Formats: sequence, C-alpha cells, structure tokens
Amino acid sequence: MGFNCGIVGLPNVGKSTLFNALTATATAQAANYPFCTIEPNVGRVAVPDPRLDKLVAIGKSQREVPTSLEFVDIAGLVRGASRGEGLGNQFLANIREVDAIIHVLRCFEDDDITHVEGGVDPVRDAEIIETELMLADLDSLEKRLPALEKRACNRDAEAMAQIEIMEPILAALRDGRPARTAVPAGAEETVRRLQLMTSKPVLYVCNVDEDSAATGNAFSEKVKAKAAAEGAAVVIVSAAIEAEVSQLENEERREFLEGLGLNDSGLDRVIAAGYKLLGLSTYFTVGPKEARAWTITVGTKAPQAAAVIHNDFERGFIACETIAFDDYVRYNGEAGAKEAGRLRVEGRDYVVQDGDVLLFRFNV
Ligand SMILES: Nc1nc2c(ncn2[C@@H]2O[C@H](COP(=O)(O)OP(=O)(O)OP(=O)(O)O)[C@@H](O)[C@H]2O)c(=O)[nH]1
Ligand SMILES: [Mg+2]
Repeated sequence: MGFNCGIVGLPNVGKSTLFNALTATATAQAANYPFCTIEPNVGRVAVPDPRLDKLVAIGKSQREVPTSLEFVDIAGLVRGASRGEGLGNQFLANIREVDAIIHVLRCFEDDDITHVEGGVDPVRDAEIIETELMLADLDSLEKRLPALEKRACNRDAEAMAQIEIMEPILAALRDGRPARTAVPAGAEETVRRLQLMTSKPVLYVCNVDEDSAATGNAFSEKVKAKAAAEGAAVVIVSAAIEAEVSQLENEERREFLEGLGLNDSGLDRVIAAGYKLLGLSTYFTVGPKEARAWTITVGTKAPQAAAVIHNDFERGFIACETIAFDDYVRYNGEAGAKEAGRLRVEGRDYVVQDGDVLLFRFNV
C-alpha cells in the first residue's frame, strides 16, 4: 500500500542516519556534509508487532509475516527553501508526495558536526522548516486561486466549493499557522489532493546525544512543550545508537538496549508512531503456513480490508469470520474461541477493528 512517511529537517540533523538505521541498509549515505542526500531514498520497514509473535505460536504457523511501512529520506531544507535556496524546490516536491512528515530535530551537541544555523536550538529549527513549508503552501494556493475565481464568476459549482475550502486555509497560512489547523470539517479528502505540506500530520523526532537516549535532555524538553501546544507527538531517539542497534541480532540487541537503560529500540517507537500518525490499523490472518499482519486505514470495512490481500476477496466477498485478538489468545486459537462463542461471522458493513484475526469467505 502507498502509505509513507517523509523524513524532513535541516541539513546534518541526522535524517539519513535515522533512515539508514530504519532500513538497516547503507543506501542513504550518512556523512558530515550538508546535502549528501540528493535523491530521495525510499525504504520499506517491517512494523514490529508483539501480537504477531503470540499468534504465530498459538496458530503453530510456519512463519511470521509482518506488515510494512515506507519511509522516504529527504535531503535537508534550509532557510529560503521556498524561494529556491539550496535546491529547495526540488526537495519540497519530495515532501509534497509523502503522506505524513517525520520532522527530525537536532538535539545533540557536537562541535565536529556543522550546524547550518550555527548552534543547537531545535525549536528555532522546527520553526524555520515550518515557515518554509507554509510559504510554499501559500504560494501554491495563491497560484491556483485566479483560475478558480474566474470559474467561480461563471457560477462553476466545483470551483466555488473549492474556494470555500481554500479560504480559511489561506487565512491561516497568511497568519503564520499551518494548513492543518484550518481544514474545514469534511473537507479532508479535498485538502489532501491539494498536496499542502503543512496539512500533513507531523511527528517530531528529537535526535539526542547517546547519554540522553533514555531520558531526553533540555533540548528535547523544549520540543515536547512545542509539540504539546500543537497536539503533535514526539519520539526521542539517539540516531547514533539506533545505527548501532540496527546492526545487532535479537538477543544482542536486547542486551545492548538494557545496558543503556532502554526498554525498546527508538526505531520501533518511530515506526509505531509513524503508523499511528498515518491513521493505520492492523488485522491478522493465521494459518498453518503463516501468521500475517495486514495494514488498513482506521475505519475500513471488511470487503475493502479483504482487498488488501487480494482483489478477488473483495469482489467475491461473502463474510468474514472474526475473532478479536484478546479472545484468540485467551481461548488459545480459533477452535477454542469458536467453542467459547467468540467467533463472529461479520458481513460487508463490518468495520474491521485493530487486532482482529480474520478469515474471509468469498466466491468468485
Ligand atoms: N554525535 C552525533 N552525531 C550524529 C548523530 N546523528 C547523526 N550524526 C552525525 O551527523 C552527521 C550528519 O548526519 P546525516 O544523518 O547525514 O544528516 P542528514 O540530516 O541526513 O543531513 P542532509 O542529508 O545533509 O540534510 C553525520 O556525520 C552523522 O554521523 C547523533 O545522534 N550524534
Ligand atoms: Mg541526509
């Protein structure tokens, strides 16, 4: 599925280091050199889900297939990007295409790593990027407006509706507020098609020094305060540690993390937060061959959820046998859940719930 998170921020804040760790590949070069990432790098990452480990054990499946999420490593933006500074236009185009934004903020001091703004100040950095994105959004809306207004003069209903949606967004942008704060209720889909960068959901990732990975530091506290005011989520990671963790196998990894006082890898937290940011939810299928996780958007009905596996499942949808994850575990699998009356047969209006274990009945 086409859901992805773009990794955005100033140059040299650790975006590629994080991306590399996420994808555990060396495709995106990490180097102390602004603009070392020129082409956007795309990577698919397995979504860690402890529930799947339980299902594979109970269902005695041969293998476990997690679902995945796509990340795009985008080159650093600088002040003036909306006016074309530092290859700005090209990078902004990369951001327009993603579904959600992971905004990496430098919260570590290191005199050897150049900071394009001179010193560490993540809130200022966040504002610089946000301002550039707002200016670019404003510019793109203002460019669309004259043609729409012309059509509206001729009583073109579609153009009139479009303008009505755009007006509060334009007002917000002119006022220095991101588009996401002014989306009229019910207009989400129309706004999504406008590809405004500041209408996309955003997650702040604070890249802290190694010693602050477990606790955060004074810089990340400031980001937290900003995020809280906006209702945005924050994840604290040390990209440098994550780069090391990504090279380790399971047992080694656990020991390494424990030694640092961490319960889980920051990457897992970034992936989980990205998944949530995109409004995604997971259902499972369990059989002797595999236990597998599938991604849908929250609110998806059973036939469309089935289409994620195969279009025929949607086309010939009859019903889906449904067991909630907790019931599947409590009654030790399908047979037990059925006996306990916890297997439901749901129809085409059923809204699939996160964690549902499903078996589709279909006929084509
Ligand atoms: N000390 C320290 N250095 C880091 C950390 N994260 C990244 N770096 C270093 O900072 C430099 C830049 O990191 P990159 O990941 O390439 O930065 P970027 O944000 O992708 O930069 P551009 O692609 O140029 O925009 C590299 O030398 C990294 O090793 C960190 O957590 N601590
Ligand atoms: Mg980079």
